Amino acid sequence: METILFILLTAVNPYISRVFEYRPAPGQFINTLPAYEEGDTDETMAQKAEECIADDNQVLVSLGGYGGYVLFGFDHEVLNVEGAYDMKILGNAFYSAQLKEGEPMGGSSEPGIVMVSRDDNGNGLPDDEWYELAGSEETNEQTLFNYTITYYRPDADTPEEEYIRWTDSEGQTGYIPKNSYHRQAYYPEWIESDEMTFTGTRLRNNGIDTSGKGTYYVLYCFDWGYADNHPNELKEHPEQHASEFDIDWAVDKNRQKVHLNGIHFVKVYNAVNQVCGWLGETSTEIMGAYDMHPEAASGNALPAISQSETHHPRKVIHEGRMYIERNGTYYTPTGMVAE
Ligand SMILES: [Ca+2]
Ligand SMILES: [Ca+2]
Ligand SMILES: [Ca+2]
Repeated sequence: METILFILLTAVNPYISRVFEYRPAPGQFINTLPAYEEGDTDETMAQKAEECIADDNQVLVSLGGYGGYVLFGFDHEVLNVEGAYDMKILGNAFYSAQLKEGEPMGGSSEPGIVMVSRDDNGNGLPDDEWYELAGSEETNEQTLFNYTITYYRPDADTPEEEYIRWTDSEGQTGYIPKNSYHRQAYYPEWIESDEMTFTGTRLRNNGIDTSGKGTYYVLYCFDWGYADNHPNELKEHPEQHASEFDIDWAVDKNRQKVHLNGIHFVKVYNAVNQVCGWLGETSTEIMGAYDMHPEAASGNALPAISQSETHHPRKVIHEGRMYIERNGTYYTPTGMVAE
């Protein structure tokens, strides 16, 4: 009996276990990724987002325009292992096949800012202090901090080219146009308010019309520290860890570095306010995340994960028991190598 209890207490799920909030900004994939149905609420849409990105489900969730976010959590504390990346976030970024040798990396890069929080009051809810993981653009002069945007719900006679109007803290006004590919409502249908406001760090625009005539856009990658910014797997570039995150990058509200021993909650929001012609607005997508060293959280010593390891740890159920498979080796939840 003691053994059974011990296993139950120490088993951790390396993947997202819960989505607490899904609050996208308006966009061309909103109300479809995931699909809105009449009667849906904040709670049911968060549940739908959870079904997409929890465990190893890997279904895309769109965050819409700048500021739109998803807030998720793990069933354990993702520990900040010294000298190691701690968490991987999966998106759908890819490199353009037309890039030439030596060119900056780019293709479809729709960077999202990652924030983290620890359940300091122990109530299992994300109501504690938040910290941003500061990426490569922290010192870029074009990065805006405390940027605020408000989107307005369109009405039936709003012209499609001025479909979703926004105003921002820079004194600018613009629009997310409705395009011919996506004909559904772009404003989240379950939101009752006619305005949605988001505040955060805004990165410079990264999309360039390389054709010069609006037919081909390259969205260039930032170096590191953002979700949906580089591909999930980089087989030709094993030295790249661009979709992996180190809790050591955390900064507080005053952009001062803080040391966190671990985190329970993560918020990812779209970091750019950009429309690229026929491609439409740039919007971060997320399809999952995982703790890169779940064995550390169970207090057991597995072999250290090398920083070049890009293999996806996965949960396997065999004859009613859970194992974590990593690089072909199966571990029990208590960290023992299984036969
Ligand atoms: Ca770390
Ligand atoms: Ca809490
Ligand atoms: Ca994307």
